[in-house]
Amino acid sequence: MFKTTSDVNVLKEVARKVRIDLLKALHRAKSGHTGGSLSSVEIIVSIYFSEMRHDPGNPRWEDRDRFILSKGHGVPALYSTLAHAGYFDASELMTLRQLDSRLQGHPEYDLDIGIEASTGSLGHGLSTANGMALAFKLDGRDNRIYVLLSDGELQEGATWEAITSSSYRKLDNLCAFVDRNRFQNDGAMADIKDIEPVDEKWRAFGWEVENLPDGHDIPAILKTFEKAKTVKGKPFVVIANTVKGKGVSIFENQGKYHGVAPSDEELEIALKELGEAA
Ligand SMILES: Cc1ncc(C[n+]2csc(CCOP(=O)(O)OP(=O)(O)O)c2C)c(N)n1
Repeated sequence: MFKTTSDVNVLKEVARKVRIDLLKALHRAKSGHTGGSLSSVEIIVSIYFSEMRHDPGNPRWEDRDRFILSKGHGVPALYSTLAHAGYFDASELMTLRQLDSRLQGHPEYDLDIGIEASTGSLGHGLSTANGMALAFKLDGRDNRIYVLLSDGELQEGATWEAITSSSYRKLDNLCAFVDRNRFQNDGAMADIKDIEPVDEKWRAFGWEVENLPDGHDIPAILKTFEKAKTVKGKPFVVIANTVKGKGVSIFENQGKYHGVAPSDEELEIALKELGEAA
């Protein structure tokens, strides 16, 4: 079983390395989603390195918890985390988006590398997570399900259908995170189709809601895991306020880096800022 840690310095260092490697992979691929990968790093790293029951050496282990990346385009952050957790060698990250690579631009179900569900067509991950959570309940198992949605997915009707199902089915083994980076494909959500008040909407749909003012604050993320486990009879969601492009000044809150990989010069700047020579 993976040995989790609550040592914040260890988790911060993993997050730094995960950022470096996902940026190198995107740079090599010359395409992919930079901003929305960087905004999710602390959430995904905390889930895998501090919270989930899983075993990279035995990815089919029945007792494992599950993580579903509903915002599938952010998968470079997940691949990098999985590699650092030991699911596969980090050198494979450099095959991102290549023909025949296991690491496609959107995740494809492959337990060998720790991918629990194919995602990328936005708006479906929570339904997948609901099904898993319900199955575990019906089987009397204590596995937990973690799912990461984007805020853009909250503009989709299918997501709200899933949100009503989770509470109707009392899925208290389900913990969702919303990567609330306030950007979508073509710019700021507030300029395109605002979704506020996000927390009140989830609450009205029967969820226990936690607002996380800083979704990059690892100790605060760890506290939400603890709280989630105390809530009985309903699902739990964390609205994590994040920064699109987090960690690299030239990418932060810059809508144009949604689906653009770092150039040579940009990678050099990024690696320098992240404390790694190019
Ligand atoms: C059903 C569907 N429609 C459109 C797209 C194309 N697409 C990719 S990312 C994205 C939106 C990006 O914004 P958000 O979902 O908030 O992601 P983040 O800002 O976290 O990267 C869209 C529309 C898609 N992947 N799936």
